[in-house]
Amino acid sequence: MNQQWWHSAVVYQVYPRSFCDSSGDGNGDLKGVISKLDYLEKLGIDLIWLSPVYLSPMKDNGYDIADYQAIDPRFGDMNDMRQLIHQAKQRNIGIMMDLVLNHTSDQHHWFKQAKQSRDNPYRDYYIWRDQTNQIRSIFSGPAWQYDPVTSQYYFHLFADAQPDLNWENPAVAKEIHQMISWWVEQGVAGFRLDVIDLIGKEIDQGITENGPRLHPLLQQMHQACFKGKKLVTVGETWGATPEIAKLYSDPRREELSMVFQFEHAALDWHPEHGKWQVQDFDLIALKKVLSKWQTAFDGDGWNALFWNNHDLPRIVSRWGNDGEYREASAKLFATLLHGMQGTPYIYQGEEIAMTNVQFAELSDYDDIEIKNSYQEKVVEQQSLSHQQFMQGVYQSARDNARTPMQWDNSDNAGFSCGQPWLKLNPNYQQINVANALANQHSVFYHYQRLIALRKSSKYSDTLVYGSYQLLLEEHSHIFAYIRQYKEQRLLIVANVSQQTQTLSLDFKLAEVVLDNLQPEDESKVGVDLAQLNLAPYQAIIYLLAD
Ligand code: TEU
Repeated sequence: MNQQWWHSAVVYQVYPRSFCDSSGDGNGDLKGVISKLDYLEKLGIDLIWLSPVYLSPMKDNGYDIADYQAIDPRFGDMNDMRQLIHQAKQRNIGIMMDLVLNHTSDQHHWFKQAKQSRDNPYRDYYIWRDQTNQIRSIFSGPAWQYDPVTSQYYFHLFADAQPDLNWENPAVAKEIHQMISWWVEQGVAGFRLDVIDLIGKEIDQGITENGPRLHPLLQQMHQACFKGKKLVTVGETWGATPEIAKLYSDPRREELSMVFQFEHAALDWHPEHGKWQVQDFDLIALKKVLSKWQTAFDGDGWNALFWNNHDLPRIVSRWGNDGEYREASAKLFATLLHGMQGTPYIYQGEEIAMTNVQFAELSDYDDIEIKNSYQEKVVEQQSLSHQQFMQGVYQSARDNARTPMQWDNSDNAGFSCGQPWLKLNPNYQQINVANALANQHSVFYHYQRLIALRKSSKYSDTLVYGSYQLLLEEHSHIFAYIRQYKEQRLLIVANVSQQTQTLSLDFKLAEVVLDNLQPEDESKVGVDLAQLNLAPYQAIIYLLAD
């Protein structure tokens, strides 16, 4: 495999509105991010994926862009952006911008123009039809919005304030390429491409995802913007299978560095109600999915590894235990993920095991997806009761990930001295960065150790490039696998349950590399693998003897 710098990189996602507010207006901002760079450097990450900070009416928290080359005043200005790129670079941290290319805001000047008349030069930047078809918006309701001024419908796969761009029009591709190249000139290190699998659509055929024009469009983009540059790119692709993921990330095809696949992330969703009614956690199913992805590429592609992002509930609440075993289970999921092959992504707050939140009222929530789904499922279709829906919100809603970052136990968790745009999780008194930094055994330091192991230790090659083999496939509580590179073998074994598990493995042990329940200085104590007792949520990385 051709080695790339981003193979060994670790990425940290910042959701800027909720990260750190320097101005006191209740919204996080770029100066706030700059003020936390030392913290991120201490954690050891290489890249920051910055969720959108562009000019936006914030109908979908910046995923509705009104100007790709301007910073929203809530976040600061272009000077702050340059400062962030510069200050991060001084700490060897690169900035990945979030490119939302499937749609813009309806406040983008292209759309404002396009709406004016059917023969406006920008009309074909968007998708207009006299008749609608059956395609539905991902945010509920039909994907078509009638515009009375020109008596046609425009197409939107997300909110009606997010009209889809028409990628059939070469002028759109040209404008977007120029914009991306401009960001490259600003010194960014790469890009995350929002719902990129939706841009090759053929609407009249009812095809929205993985359309026939998708890969040619990405190859053009690569030629125009990425080729020959030291950049990393990751596509968000909800509909990817391993076969499809290879099309994007096989280096010979020159498209993207890697993609986020979501098979594991949607594993417990209900067939009809999706995320609003989740099913029981099934470790065997999770192991199958992740192992399939671990062994799918063999050099013809690369995995992006994640449990969390700004659209998903917190992993410690979802599949871990956010009560008695919060720290242990957070460290366990960290160990499992950082032990795998691929580029790990950490979502803000994950490194201190922030949890889901339960607000009493629907009006305490902000997310457009929650509001639209409530309208559809509870009010219109009445397929879920209010209580059932709230239960779904507590388990899966996106706002679980979006409550402000918990820095300390002062007012508003040190996030803002103003009124935060979204309420805090009241548990910030206990769960916060200041507490985590003061405790050598905190989840933070576990992440720091995992990152250090991957980046600069005698195990780095094995963690980054080693092959993957699942053990105990049918065990419903143990997740165990081997990573091997040349002669070196690491065993990662985790007890994903609240009971002690005893197992017998036929390996000779050389060393304990990292144990989530043992203080670092005692971690070299030998253990007999013939009779291995794992405490609740214990996760250990062993070096095996030859
Ligand atoms: O997410 C894509 C997306 O499809 C999600 O909305 C997902 O379907 C949902 O969370 C699952 O219930 C991306 C961004 O990450 C998200 O924040 C944006 O809202 C969306 O695109 C539109 O840009």
